[in-house]
This record gives sequence, structure tokens and C-alpha cells, in this order.
Amino acid sequence: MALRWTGTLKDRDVTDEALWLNRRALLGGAAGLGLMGIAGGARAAEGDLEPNSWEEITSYNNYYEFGTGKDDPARYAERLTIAPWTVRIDGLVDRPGDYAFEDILSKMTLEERLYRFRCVEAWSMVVPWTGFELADLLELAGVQSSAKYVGFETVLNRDEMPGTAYRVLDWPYVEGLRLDEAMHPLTIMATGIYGKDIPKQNGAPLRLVVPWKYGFKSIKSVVRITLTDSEPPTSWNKANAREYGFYSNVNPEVSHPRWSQATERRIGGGLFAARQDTLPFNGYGDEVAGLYAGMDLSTYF
Ligand SMILES: Nc1nc2c(c(=O)[nH]1)N[C@H]1C(S)=C(S)[C@@H](COP(=O)(O)O)O[C@H]1N2
Ligand SMILES: [Mo]
Repeated sequence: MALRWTGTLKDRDVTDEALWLNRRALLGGAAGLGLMGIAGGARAAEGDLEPNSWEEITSYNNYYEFGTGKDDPARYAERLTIAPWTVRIDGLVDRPGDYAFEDILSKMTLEERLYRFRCVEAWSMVVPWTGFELADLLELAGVQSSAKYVGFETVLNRDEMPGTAYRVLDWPYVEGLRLDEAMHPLTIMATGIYGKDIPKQNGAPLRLVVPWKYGFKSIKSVVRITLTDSEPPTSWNKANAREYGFYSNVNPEVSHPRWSQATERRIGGGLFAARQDTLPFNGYGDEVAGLYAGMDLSTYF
């Protein structure tokens, strides 16, 4: 696929969204979607994989470095400097170093992945990401056999991030995965949405997407990836360990202490739309449940 990084996102018209939807129609519904990498829950009802609009995906966001309001990221993230961009990959790797974003892209295979996205706040969307498998990036750096976890860090540029004036979280935002979760083919680094560069409010120029976990695991604007032998700290767990665990797999059977996770509100469904059932592992159980064999998922939240 000849998608190239341009470093800017100026025209927010719907042309690309229309093209994307048209191409999808040409490919022929669910069968066509199968071409976009792993079927990504093609077993779910087709209607459940109706992509949200560009407008919805880019105007209703969580990116607390720019404020805690859902419309703050769309309003303020434009300030963020994203070029040049480097990702430091360090820790238990054979080739640690600062990897320029363009160099990473030139070595990765970009593909489209239509994924459900489920926030721990019980809203959801369906997003047509463009990205590459995290496993490919980790292989570029050469994962050592002693590595067991992967830590991630978001850029911290306080001058450009008004939300960081408040200690809502301990900045920079950090996240982590077990190595087998990170290497799973469903785990991607997203660089685009609807075939366009990923907007800053969604985590430009590259952000993690782990579709079977609550949205807060999908850390934005990544500048550092560290391979470790112990579980890395994660921002929401540090902020409130009683409510947010390390694993955070989507699980309709384990309530958040303050609300049920059994159902979710699909963004764009309208004010009176029925809530829909939340699926175990967000609908990706066939692909990922095996990662947790033998674990009591009611306690590893
Ligand atoms: N750095 C950073 N990454 C982040 C967040 C954040 O506040 N800061 N919010 C998380 C949460 S709670 C969610 S639901 C998703 C939202 O992604 P979206 O705005 O692209 O839908 O980003 C996640 N990644
Ligand atoms: Mo979230």
C-alpha cells in the first residue's frame, strides 16, 4: 500500500472517508473486510462493524494531556509538534536507539484494520485504522530472550499540552503490555484513520491500538518503547489501582467499581439508541483468549 507520511493534516473534508467506504462496498462487505488483515471479529454481526464517521472519531476523544473534556483534544492538540519525531526503543533489545519515525515507516508494512474500540467509560466506536503490527517494530529492534514486558511512554511537551498543568495523572502517560500481548498480530501501531494521517487528537504520529483491551491501554503519541523483565507501571493503575488494573481486558462480567461493563453506548448511535452488549475481549476472544489460559480473569482486571 502506497500510504506515505506527510506530517500534516490540513484538509478534513470527507473525501477520503467517502472513498474508503466506497472501496469497502466494492470489496463486498464482510468478505472484503477480511482482506484488511485479520478479519478482526468478522464473526460479529456485520452491523456491529459499521465504521464511525471521521467526524465522530476525531471530535470525541480522550487525551488528558490536552484536557479532560471530550472536545478538548480536538481543540488543543493541533499545537503538538510531531515533526521531527523519534521513538526511543531501549531496554532488553539488541539494537537500542532513537528510531526516526520516517525510517520506521519505510521498513513497516502498512495495512488497514477495522477494529471495535471500547473505552472503560462504556462507550465504543468502530475505527478504520491504518498501521503496522507492533511485532514488526519490536523485531526491528531485536527483542532479547529475557524480555517479558513492553513499556510505552507518550511525549511530554508541557508547553504544548495544557492539560499537563493539572495533576490528573502522573505525566508522562505510560502504558504496558506483556510481551506475548505486544507480539500478538492484532496489536498494532496506528499511523492513520480512513487512510489519512492520524490526527493529533487521536495520537499522531503513532499510537498503540490493542482492540481487546479498554481504550486507555491504547497509548497515544508514543516516544519510547522499553523492553523489560518486570511489569511496567501504567498511568491509570498508578492513579487508582482499585479501579484500573494492568490487564484491563474488555470483560462484560467484571464491573468497574462505579458502573457496569455489561453494555456500551456506540458513539453516533443517537441519543435514544439502545445500548449494546459488550463482548468478552471486545469480540476478539477467539484470537486472544488463549493468552490468558489459566488466569482468573475476574481478579486480573
Ligand atoms: N497519552 C494518552 N493516551 C491515551 C489517553 C490519554 O489521555 N493520554 N486516553 C486513553 C483513553 S482513556 C482512550 S478511551 C483512548 C481514546 O482514543 P481516541 O481519542 O482516539 O478515541 O486513548 C487512550 N490513550
Ligand atoms: Mo478510555
